Amino acid sequence: MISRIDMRGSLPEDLRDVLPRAELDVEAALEKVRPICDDVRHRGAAAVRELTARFDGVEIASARVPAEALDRALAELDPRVRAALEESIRRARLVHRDQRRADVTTQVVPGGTVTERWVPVDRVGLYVPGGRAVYPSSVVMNVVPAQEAGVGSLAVASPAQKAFGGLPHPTILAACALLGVDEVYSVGGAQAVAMFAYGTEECAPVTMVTGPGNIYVAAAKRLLKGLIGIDSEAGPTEIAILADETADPVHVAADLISQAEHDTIAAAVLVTTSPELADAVEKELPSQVSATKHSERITEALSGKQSGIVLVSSIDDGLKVVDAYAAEHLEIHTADAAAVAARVRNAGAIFVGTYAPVSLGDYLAGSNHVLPTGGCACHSSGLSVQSFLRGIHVVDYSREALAGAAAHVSVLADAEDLPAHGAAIRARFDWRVPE
Ligand code: HSO
Ligand code: ZN
Repeated sequence: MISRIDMRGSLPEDLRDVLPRAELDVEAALEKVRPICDDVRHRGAAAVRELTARFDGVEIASARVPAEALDRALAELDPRVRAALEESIRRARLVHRDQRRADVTTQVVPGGTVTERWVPVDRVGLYVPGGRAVYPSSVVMNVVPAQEAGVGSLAVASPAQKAFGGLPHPTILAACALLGVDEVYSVGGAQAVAMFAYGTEECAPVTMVTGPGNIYVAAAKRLLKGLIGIDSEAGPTEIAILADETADPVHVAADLISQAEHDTIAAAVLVTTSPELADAVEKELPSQVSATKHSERITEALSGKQSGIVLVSSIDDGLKVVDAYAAEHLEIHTADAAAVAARVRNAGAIFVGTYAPVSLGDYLAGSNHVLPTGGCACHSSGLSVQSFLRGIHVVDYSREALAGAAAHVSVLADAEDLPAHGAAIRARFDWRVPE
């Protein structure tokens, strides 16, 4: 069901080339998405409605979800789901509130300061997938950091569902209501990103779009980036597990399966020093997979070329492998897992030891589950309060402080053949560089 790569002995030169990984051709989707975005740009709400009819098979009179539909969804929400969502929101708020940064003022010279002032973006559009993936938890993971960052205006878009009369899934609506978000649109795919970016008669344009989505959502984000800010393009989910002989194969198999459950192209990779553990996990997988609801999808994900078991000869080598892979989620199942985790450099989120599985992070750890995929964890972070803030440098110098910098500025400006730069300073001192 799952392939094996033996890297005992020496590690290959370029690890990234040999590790299992899904290929997502966002470039190819760009051509499909461009006319959709243009249509929304030129025809606004009418285009959004027509595209919804074409792609989601449902006629909507308006994309804006009425307030009564949000109230109704919350009133009809299963009380157990409500309690779980409330606890998820509470824990996420605790973590994200602590991420808020204070403005920092640095005195560079007497009378000369630079302050970094953190200012939230004005208006954010949050995309929440629908269809097979109905993720009210993603509403929490997008909305909480934006709110904690102080974003004043928040709108959510999620695909119109035929089964719910053209509204998004009721649990999505209920999650919005619980979080106090009252601006919700039943729009999905590239047209949702375009609606947010260009604005329509129904939806004011936003400054930033965040949230996971399918390849068309990713392509639209790539196309409209610049006009709007984006978080990341979010590809299929990945789990990597670094384990030694102390790991429990039942837990390891269950966690690989848990993320394979998302998608036939989800990736599950076990990196281990123990051939015995590899054997035991391989033995464990079929029985756990056949006992679970989405066994077909999971089997396809686990047997795909993006999943596999990698054998290494030491934890040091294992760390090199997981760093090269830069997984969205990395679990550490080793003796002294915390010490091993502390040595990891590339991962979207790290889960330490047996009692911190990825599914905890997906819903209730307090951490964010919108994380960099496809190896992007080597340069990017998951969604956080920081994602919604801009650090503005505020430069404040007195006459004396500027005088002290004038000569150096003039010299550097001349060295760059930009003499008017130096002149702009000298103009303040009767055109003489102060001594
Ligand atoms: N593991 C997904 C998030 C998620 N899981 C939502 C369940 N619901 C990507 O981090
Ligand atoms: Zn998940």
